[in-house]
Amino acid sequence: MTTSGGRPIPRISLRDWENRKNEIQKEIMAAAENVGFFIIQDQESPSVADIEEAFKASENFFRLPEDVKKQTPFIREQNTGWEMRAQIRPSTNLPDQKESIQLQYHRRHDPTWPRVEDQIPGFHKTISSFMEKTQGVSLKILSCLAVGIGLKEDYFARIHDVNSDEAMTTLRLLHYHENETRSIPNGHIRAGAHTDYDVLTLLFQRTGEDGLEVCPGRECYTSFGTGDVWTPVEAKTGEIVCNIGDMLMSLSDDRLKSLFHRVRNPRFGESRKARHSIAYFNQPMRSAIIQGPLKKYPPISAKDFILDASKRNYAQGERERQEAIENSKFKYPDNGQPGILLSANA
Ligand SMILES: O=C(O)CCC(=O)C(=O)O
Ligand SMILES: [Fe+2]
Repeated sequence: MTTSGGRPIPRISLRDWENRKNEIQKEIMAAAENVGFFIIQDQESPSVADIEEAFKASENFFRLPEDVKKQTPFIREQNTGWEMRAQIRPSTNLPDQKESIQLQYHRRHDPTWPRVEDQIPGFHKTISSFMEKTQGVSLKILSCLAVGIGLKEDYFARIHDVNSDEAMTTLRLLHYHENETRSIPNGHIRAGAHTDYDVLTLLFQRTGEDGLEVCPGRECYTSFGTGDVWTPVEAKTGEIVCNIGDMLMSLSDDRLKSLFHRVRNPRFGESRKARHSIAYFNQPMRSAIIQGPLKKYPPISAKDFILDASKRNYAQGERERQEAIENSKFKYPDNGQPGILLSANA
């Protein structure tokens, strides 16, 4: 257990999984129930080397010229593709200061994956193999949570078939730009406070690239309301930060909490270099029915759950956002691209 600035974020070792499964199950369940965020260590796979390789591929992707990255644009309906300073959270009403690309395993041979083999040899292989490994460890953690909330051990494995055309699980490579030469416009933040609306997120960070913070204070999955106590989640290469998403909060009849989190800007005197992170959002297949054993909420398909969540979570519709950008006189200082400055209530 580490107390890095207030609230303890439990650390759980997966060492000797086969023999210690029951013990690990209890630790994971206690962390999920009492905190909502926990850190997994000592997993066999993905190894530290696998994680470092995935980060290298990610850095190489984000280094590509914008017109190459634009060839794989963000498609909201599919939750795939590249976007830059485009995601607006209701907590800020301003675009997050980051770029990201979202990829789904079952679409790995379609145009939603960038064709960059010439520029980044091995990109496709590195990322798809990283997804397979992250899927493997996700299912171990999810089996512990399933047992803990009274579902069958393989419940999540059955509804998270990443090879199915119905799959929604998504890997997100993220890049928060350096702030040594590029300042963050007033009121903006690297990633505004939000909850994830999947079942379980696995997040990979790199030592020295801190900024992730978590905040308690959610009673039911439909409520907003962030408190003002933010706990840093220190970045360490090799570890996996896990957080409960809204779907698991609902599936557990609000027993497990999906917590608000954000990525804050570097403070005076801190490193202003870029931050890279990799998130793996475990989301059930579209037709899976989301309802907890106590039936606190009516049954809903995973597809509709996500649609509802995205309505709640996006400050504006896509059209309104585009109009706001087009009508704005604000231009980002580093590339002269238009952006929006609405209010600064972060
Ligand atoms: O980059 C991070 O550390 C957080 C990313 C995140 O929370 C998200 O994409 O949902
Ligand atoms: Fe998140």
